[in-house]
Amino acid sequence: MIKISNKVKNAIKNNKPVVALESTIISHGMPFPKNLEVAKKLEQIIEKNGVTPATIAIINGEIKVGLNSEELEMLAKKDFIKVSKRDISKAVSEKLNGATTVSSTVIIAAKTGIKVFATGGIGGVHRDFNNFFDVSRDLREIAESDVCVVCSGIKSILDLPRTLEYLETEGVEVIGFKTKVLPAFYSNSSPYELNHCVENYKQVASVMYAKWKLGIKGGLILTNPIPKEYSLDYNEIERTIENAQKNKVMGKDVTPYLLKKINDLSGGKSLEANIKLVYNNAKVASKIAKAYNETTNKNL
Ligand code: PSU
Ligand code: MN
Repeated sequence: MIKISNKVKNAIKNNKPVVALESTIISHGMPFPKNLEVAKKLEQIIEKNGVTPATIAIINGEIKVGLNSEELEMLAKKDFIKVSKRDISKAVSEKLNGATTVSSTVIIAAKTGIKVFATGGIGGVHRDFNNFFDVSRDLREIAESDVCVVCSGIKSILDLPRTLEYLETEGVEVIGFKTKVLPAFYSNSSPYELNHCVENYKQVASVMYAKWKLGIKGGLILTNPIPKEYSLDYNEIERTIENAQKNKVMGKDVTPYLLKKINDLSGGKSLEANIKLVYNNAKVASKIAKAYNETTNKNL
């Protein structure tokens, strides 16, 4: 049921590195036409680094790994439903267009054999957890899929310390890329210390290799801070987030609603930061995919 594009199929067959990309960030996380520009640029960055990009989405009920330019355009322009793990079978059986979140993208990437995935920020434990019990499926799915998720941390609209606790319970390692503290999505640091920090791509590849060679199932998270020159002030964006939280939205609409509200309140600054950090994550993910490829080939 999974349709892999020829480019991605060839790369996998020839043991060449591939980086997966999600589609919710394009369809629900950014407005048109900026989202189309970002979708294309992300693929270009990965290609420029000698790696094959695989944007994942559901088109007319078909799960696609690797989109052509027409499909990318559709994703950016048309109304796609937000598909987390829960919604995959509905989208397929009802032949819907669906944008995959982190949770559904890692499932599909893992099934396809793609080991590295780049996104902006992952979902997590929501700040009003006590009232709504809202925990993103992203966390459990990363815990269960053998994929390295390259992101700029947990989206800062969430409860960062509780999300870290949850990930520890699930056995998901959260690694800082050249940082000892958890990056806070729009800003390059937060008050929360990380357990493990690495300085280069090879180290990440060796953690991935050790984990999976030992048969320890599940994914890991590499947190790559937004570049300093684009980083927003932690306290300032924190105040904006607190203002944006005053709403009555529930369920899967919460995240798109908050991202948009924060963008309005920040006068467009948060969207710009979001774009810059995701470009940087695509670059770092490409280098990790290459390093992992070299590590596994050497140890064959
Ligand atoms: N990061 C972004 N923009 C987004 C998202 C993440 O920069 O739009 C999306 C991802 O697809 C993530 C989802 O998996 O938000 C989490 O949604 P929820 O909180 O409903 O699980
Ligand atoms: Mn939720």
